Amino acid sequence: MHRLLAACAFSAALATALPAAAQFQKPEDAVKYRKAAYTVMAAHFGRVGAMAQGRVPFDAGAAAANLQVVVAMSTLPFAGFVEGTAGTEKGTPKANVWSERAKFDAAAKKMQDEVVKLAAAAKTADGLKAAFGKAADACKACHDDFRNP
Ligand code: ASC
Repeated sequence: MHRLLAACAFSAALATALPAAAQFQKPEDAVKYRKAAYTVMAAHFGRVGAMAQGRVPFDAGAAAANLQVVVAMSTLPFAGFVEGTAGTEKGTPKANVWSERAKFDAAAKKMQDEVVKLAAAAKTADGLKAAFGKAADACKACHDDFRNP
């Protein structure tokens, strides 16, 4: 049993230490993975957006549950940006994700920070409304700079 636990711990440590590309068998797997994370994040962020815009009534429990998912998802897509997966079609990442990787990583960090702040602020309707725009702006800033329109 101890050996099994040790093996699991080793595998987990190895997975986090591996370079992004090595976490995926093929580049297409990385693309699929990052898109899946964004899809789930957008679905739950959108539900909070509906509250921010007054399209659905504020519900602190629902906001917290949705934002817990958003916060968890917010860390995931970036390992999926492996070299050689830039595109030119609408919605695909531009090559500057890799040529300006530090700027891209900073934009990702900004989004992650803003969704954590949003989760903390969303205990009240006013708090949610005040913080939602900053989180949405952080999403949009990265799209504007790094995603093909
Ligand atoms: C969303 C969503 C995004 C962001 C962005 C904010 O609801 O799916 O990608 O907000 O549109 O400007």
